[in-house]
Amino acid sequence: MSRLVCVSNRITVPRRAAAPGGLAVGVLAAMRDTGGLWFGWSGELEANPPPTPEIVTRGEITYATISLTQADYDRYYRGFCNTTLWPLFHYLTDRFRYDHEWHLGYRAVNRRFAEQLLPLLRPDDRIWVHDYHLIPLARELRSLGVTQPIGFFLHIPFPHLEVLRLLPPYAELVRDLEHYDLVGLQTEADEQSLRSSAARITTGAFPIGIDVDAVIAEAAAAMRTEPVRRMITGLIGRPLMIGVDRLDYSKGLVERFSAYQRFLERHAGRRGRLIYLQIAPLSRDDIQAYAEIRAALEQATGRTNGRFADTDWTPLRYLNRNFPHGTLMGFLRAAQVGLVTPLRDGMNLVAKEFVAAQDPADPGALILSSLAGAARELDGAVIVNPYDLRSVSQAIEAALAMPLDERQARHTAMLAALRSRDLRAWHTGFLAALSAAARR
Ligand code: ADQ
Repeated sequence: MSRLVCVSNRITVPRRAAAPGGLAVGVLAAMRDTGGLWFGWSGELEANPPPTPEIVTRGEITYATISLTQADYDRYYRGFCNTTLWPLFHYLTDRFRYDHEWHLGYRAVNRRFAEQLLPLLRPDDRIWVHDYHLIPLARELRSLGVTQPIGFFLHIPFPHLEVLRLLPPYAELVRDLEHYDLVGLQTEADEQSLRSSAARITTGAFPIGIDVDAVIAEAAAAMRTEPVRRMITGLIGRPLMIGVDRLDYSKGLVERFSAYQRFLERHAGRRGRLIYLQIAPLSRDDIQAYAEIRAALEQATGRTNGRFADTDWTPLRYLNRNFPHGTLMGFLRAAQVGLVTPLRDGMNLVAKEFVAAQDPADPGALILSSLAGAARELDGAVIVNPYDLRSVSQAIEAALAMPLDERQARHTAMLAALRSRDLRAWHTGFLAALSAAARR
């Protein structure tokens, strides 16, 4: 069978500190299945990056990493990727900024990715490019003579043309996508948005899923571990509501904290009884907008705890830490309520992990934003509009009060949905469609 070559901005070499994120989990699952080459940025900055990638092989997977300069990082990564494309594609247009220099940096880094990948390619490779950082990569590879099948998967939403048009070089970005044999999106809604800009591209919806049995096993095993037991002991029998998100404005944390404050105002009977644990590891914190949201969340935590805490109860526990994945799954299992309220999200794997982590005999209830891709599959969740603080506050009460038989029925339905579109279905489905598209 042909070799799989995955390309993503950052790559996760084993035993190096890995940033949490759904993309890495998905790529690794695909690579573990077939073996192959994973190419991307090491996360290192160097004044004079070496002209050839650093190669490490672990088992069936070969990792090839390149480094970037500080100027690349500022223009390509912080600038165009995360201050232009990220907010725009999440429809958060008030955070969108554009600078022509950033765009030049974006194109230059994509060109360099192509040049350094080229000597590593073999004639029978299939190339799978991931996410918004690398939209022009296929065009660059084609211009260097690459004829192998190249597919692209966008992990974040794709905006409708009327939003995309805010981007000065939007037409160029759409033309870049035409160089792929297949463009995969998380949902059919994203696929329709892309088709509003580009009718000629071969597209497909491939919702990313989780390895359901692995999460079930991880969550059950974690209940016997020290960190999860200590967390549960600290609840002293009180119900737990949990949120787990990268600290990113798209995750709706500021709005979520306001909704929780409203909930405590309106439901005096729940004060002293419910504990809300929010785990939010820092990400991209050298970008102004991320520093601002971090400060806003610290203030909101102080306000809520200052106003409502008692000598033996803190209503909101807010942690900026990373945890091993298994420990997180244990925390999710221990929770009665999962709160996942992004303002916009390509999919959101935490919502799916929350469902799989539950004890089927006494499952917790999931509150999920209608603006997350996951809401299109998980209709057994309590669906909310994250901007509507009143409805989120009401959903928290409804989740806490939900009878066991209703929680079980919703959990069973959602678990079946997870199984029908799991992580393996995602990568095998995409790769099969890529082969078919390339044959045409
Ligand atoms: P992300 O925005 O990173 O992913 P998400 O889908 O929720 O968001 O994935 C996060 C992953 O990281 C989950 O597996 C979660 O368990 C893990 N994680 C989160 N916090 C952690 C912590 N403190 N310690 C350890 N692990 C942690 C992007 C898109 C999403 C899309 C994914 C996959 O924004 O919409 O679902 O890619 O395509």
